[in-house]
Amino acid sequence: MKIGIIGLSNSGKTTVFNALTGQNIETTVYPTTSGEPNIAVVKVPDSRLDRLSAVYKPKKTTYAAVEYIDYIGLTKGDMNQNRKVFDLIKDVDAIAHVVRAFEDDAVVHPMNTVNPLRDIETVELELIFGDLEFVEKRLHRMEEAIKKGKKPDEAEKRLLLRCKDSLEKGIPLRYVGFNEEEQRAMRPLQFVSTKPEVVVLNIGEGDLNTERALKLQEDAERYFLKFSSDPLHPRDKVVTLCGKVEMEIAQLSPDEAKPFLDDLGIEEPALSRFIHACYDILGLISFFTYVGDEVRAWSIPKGTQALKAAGKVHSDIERGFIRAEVVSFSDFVKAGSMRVAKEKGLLRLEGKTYEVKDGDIVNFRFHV
Ligand SMILES: Nc1nc2c(ncn2[C@@H]2O[C@H](COP(=O)(O)OP(=O)(O)O)[C@@H](O)[C@H]2O)c(=O)[nH]1
Ligand SMILES: [Mg+2]
Repeated sequence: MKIGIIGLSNSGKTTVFNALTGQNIETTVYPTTSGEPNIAVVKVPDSRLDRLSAVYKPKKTTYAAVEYIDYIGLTKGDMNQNRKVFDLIKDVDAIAHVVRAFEDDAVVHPMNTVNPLRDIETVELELIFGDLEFVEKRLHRMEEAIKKGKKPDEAEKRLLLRCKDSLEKGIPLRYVGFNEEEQRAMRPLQFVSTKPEVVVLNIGEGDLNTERALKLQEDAERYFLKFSSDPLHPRDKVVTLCGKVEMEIAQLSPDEAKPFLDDLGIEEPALSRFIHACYDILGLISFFTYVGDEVRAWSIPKGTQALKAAGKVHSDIERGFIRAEVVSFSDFVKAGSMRVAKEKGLLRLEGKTYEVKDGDIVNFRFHV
């Protein structure tokens, strides 16, 4: 999974990048407009996998991985600058949109005042303008080709016009209910407002667990609610955190971090809270395998059937699929071991069309 971090300059993107990756990249009080992107791959924390690993004591424990990309800020009305960011993030799975909510006179705000809702709208509009420019260019090229006698791709034209209509109304494309075929057609096109988005409200140290932070979170949620048509498939999620504090915590080992988190009233560090939000908006779940002395977590879309999940592990397993032996994570914990789970009849035999559930521990039976 790949996640692009965007936002205005000095909103705290690099700080949040550090908080999510445990890196220590320099942050500055001046807006950064050049330089190389920061990229890091980190494991997706999962306490269930930790538990499995503690029970099986395998040689190897493999977490799901997520790649974070942090680059320069978006600037209101500067499409040349913004295009550089859009080009970099066009293939990410989701966007982390960092919004400055912390007050600090030493840190310049590119629009002079701290106003999170205005900044959210500014960035959303830049995404929309970027996509609109792209759609118009593409439609223009199509018209040119028609003039030269080429037959237009009517389906693509209809799709582009639909995108244009939504963008002109100020609605990011992630909220347009495209059908599966349309989604497939959209994938190679380089839209950015299609990406599911986690909005990170970067609050000040003093605002943790305050009414003010709570209200801000609600205001931000309400802002996106006006677009959202389908509550079952949310396309956005708002996460409130203090980047500066979380960055410091991310430098510590989990044992060292615990007292700080408790003291600050933070239940779960940013990196795991954030990744859960990403799984939610991407509709992803995890299942686990224990094969060849390796315990491993796999991410799949909700609703994936056993046969497809098997293919994720190995194409041979999909091809030679016989059945899946499945224990839910909670049953496994109740039983304490796979042997007891079996004895208690908690191990189920499932076929190809079984819908794998979040937390399932799966052993695929197959022959090649
Ligand atoms: N007080 C405070 N300062 C922060 C916070 N997050 C970021 N900053 C500061 O804001 C400045 C810009 O942060 P940076 O991550 O470089 O912003 P970027 O331009 O979006 O990458 C740095 O001086 C950070 O230390 C925060 O939560 N509280
Ligand atoms: Mg930065």
